[in-house]
Amino acid sequence: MRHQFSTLFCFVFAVAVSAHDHHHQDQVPMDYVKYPYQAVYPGDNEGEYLIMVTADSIFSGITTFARLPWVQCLNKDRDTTFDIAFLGAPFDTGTSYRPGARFGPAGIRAGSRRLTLYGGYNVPLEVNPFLSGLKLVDCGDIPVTPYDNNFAIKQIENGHKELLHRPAFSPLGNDSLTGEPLVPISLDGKNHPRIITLGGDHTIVLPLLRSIHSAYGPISVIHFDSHLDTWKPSVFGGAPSEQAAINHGTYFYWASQEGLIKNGSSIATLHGAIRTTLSGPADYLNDDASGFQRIEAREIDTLGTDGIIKKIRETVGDRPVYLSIDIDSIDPAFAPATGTPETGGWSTRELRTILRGLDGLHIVSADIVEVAPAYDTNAELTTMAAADVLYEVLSVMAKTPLGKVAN
Ligand SMILES: [Mn+2]
Repeated sequence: MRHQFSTLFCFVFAVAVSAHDHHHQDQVPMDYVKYPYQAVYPGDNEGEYLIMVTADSIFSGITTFARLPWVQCLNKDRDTTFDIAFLGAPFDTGTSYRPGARFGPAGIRAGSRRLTLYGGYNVPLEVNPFLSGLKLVDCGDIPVTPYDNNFAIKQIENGHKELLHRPAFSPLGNDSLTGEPLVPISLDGKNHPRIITLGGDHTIVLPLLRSIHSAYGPISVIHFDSHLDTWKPSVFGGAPSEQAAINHGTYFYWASQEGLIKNGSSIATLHGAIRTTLSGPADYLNDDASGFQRIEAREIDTLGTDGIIKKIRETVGDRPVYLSIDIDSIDPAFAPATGTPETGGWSTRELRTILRGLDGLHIVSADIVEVAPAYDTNAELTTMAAADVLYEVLSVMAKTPLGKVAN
């Protein structure tokens, strides 16, 4: 009887609490066992308050990117819409040196835990991507087989496409200057959501670009990497079989061959942070033929970050652009846990500054690849760098809708 009484007591108590209007003045939230615990941030103006995830949930619970809600986008939550989704592609059977990027998505999520610890406001970009009104979710990982590359590459394309062709959660809204309604910049005229893919080795960008092509047609690409990744299969890997010809050093060659990326008269595609040795100068001619311009890593000493940003913006213009970031663009001093490290790279600070310089560009989707956590330090240097780099990408995306004013 005593047990029953206490149950009844709790019930009445709970009703009383839920009927109570929630305000930050509450001394102790009566529903403190609710998970995850959310606190109230007073905001900048009188009477304003914002719900924030607090420090005590940063290191507890199931890990998603930046503590975003996990949505099972590819199975039971197929009807769920969103504006920006994080999506893992745990594939690493296209690597030439160190394997291990299949653990990249899990590692990057772990490295992202602290992103909302102080609220997530991006000071230089003057935006809080987590409170910008967009619906952000973590869609988990695409199921990827480790036994058959051909099959895995199709899985990645289909998984990405499935999300890309879902309608965006939020309408495009109006142009901030003219107030005129925005129309989509996609080729199919639809308002697509954006996907930030967590790799995976760089091979995944071939199926990702196949998916992007289905909505945007041939796309401009900004590619940060120490390597070209446009090598001919006969040069990179020797192409002993059709399958071996598609790997993390050749996928851009194939993307160019398939017409997935912009090429020809209007050069609109470029690499940044290049510093690899070559099989010979012909590699650069081959890279030219794939449509890329190059910014060498060492140019940061002469141009600075401002000069590099200028070069990127002049190349891409206001075209829709896909952004692919190989973590090896960052120097191994800052990001050692990667498949093919190259010394002489940019610092994490320099890459973050350059990414913020993309503010205003129409980045239709993005990825970060080649994070192989097994080679990281115990301090999670690389996964933290990867997560923080994506925070800049997310902030830039949150500021610029994928729309234009109709002519
Ligand atoms: Mn690469």
